[in-house]
Amino acid sequence: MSSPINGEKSTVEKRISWWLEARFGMFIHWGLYAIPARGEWVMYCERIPKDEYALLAQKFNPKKFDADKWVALAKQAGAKYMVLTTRHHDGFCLWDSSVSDFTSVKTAAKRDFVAEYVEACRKAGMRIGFYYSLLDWRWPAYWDGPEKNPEGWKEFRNYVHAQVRELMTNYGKIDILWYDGAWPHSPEAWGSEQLNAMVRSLQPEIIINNRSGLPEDFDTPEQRIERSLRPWEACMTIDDLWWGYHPGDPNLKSPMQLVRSLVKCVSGNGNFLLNVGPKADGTIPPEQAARMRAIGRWLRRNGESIYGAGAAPFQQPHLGQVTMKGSKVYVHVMFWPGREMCVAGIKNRVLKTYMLASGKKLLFEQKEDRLFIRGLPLRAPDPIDTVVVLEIEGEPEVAPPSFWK
Ligand code: JFZ
Repeated sequence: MSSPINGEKSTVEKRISWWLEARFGMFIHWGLYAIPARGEWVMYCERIPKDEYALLAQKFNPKKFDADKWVALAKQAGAKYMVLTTRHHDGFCLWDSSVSDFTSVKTAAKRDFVAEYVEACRKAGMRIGFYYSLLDWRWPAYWDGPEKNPEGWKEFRNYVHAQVRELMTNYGKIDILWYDGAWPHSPEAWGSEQLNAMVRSLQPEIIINNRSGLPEDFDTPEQRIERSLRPWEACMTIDDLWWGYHPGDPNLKSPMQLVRSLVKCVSGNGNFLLNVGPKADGTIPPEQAARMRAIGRWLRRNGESIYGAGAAPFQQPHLGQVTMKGSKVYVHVMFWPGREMCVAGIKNRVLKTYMLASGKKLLFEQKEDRLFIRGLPLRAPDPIDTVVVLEIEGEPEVAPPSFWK
């Protein structure tokens, strides 16, 4: 990514460097769908007629909504950025859009939730992301497409471009634009080139994901951890399937699963965007908040191995994951071996080993490409992930295996 001439950081690298450092964000899916509380696709899945669904807006008046509390939870979780659904596929806008009457300002709530969210983030020094769905199920032209309904499509596309312009103009500096919902139409049909050129002219430092149909700045594997050579971020629900509030989806991932997903992302040079789905009253379900706080407790002890860290060449599948930052190799031990641990394949001289959380120095012996760490407790100090630090000399070098010789 650096320019070939003098190693200077490229424009892309400059604008995405904070995000690569951040590693962990909180996703928020919130809107009218929180009222029926059967997930954000309820309008589509239950084929709720547009006018019947629109009645929900007259009931959406979340007196308990408090953006400062959302941001405080993200901070407690150790998230460094947030991404809020400004408009999902159902078309309901959480801001004061001039090209739609279906907004939280023009209906019961009479509030610009995007404005409140942005203010709360800014107050807390939290980086600000907007999710925006290109598709809007309420528009017949979306279903017809540009070929079948060129005039209707043109009007629909102008509506979409106008809304993105509003979001990029009316709320100050925005850090992330997280598009969604381009399918099944092409970036040419959406006018994504022009749209993103406009976005970047209004927000020169913004980073844009790959879901306008163009690659832009980062990839977005969904519900799976799939590394790529480009910057990437895995987004995941905290429960089995639904992004919007759905108490009928009770299978929330455990703190262990969630921390280990974050670690696995970082061990592949990726970010992790974990979703919460607030209730219709604006509060985040306590069981979801508890998991976010559990991640934060782990990060307060071990964040050095995550923030600004990335992949290491020394994979240790028998122990867990490995991340690296400068001359420090972080072995994330998820399969605790007992009182002695063997870390294999490091050619570098190891200068020091210690427990990250406690700082406790560890005894070690290096025998060619095998590093033995001894005097460990019988049980894992942190069953979620105990991080052992190896400080190495020089650039990391993998020792090719030779155990069969
Ligand atoms: C989309 C949305 O439909 C969903 O509600 C949520 O907002 C998620 C973050 O993004 O989900 C997708 C998007 C793309 C695919 C599948 C689900 N896909 O390409 O298979």
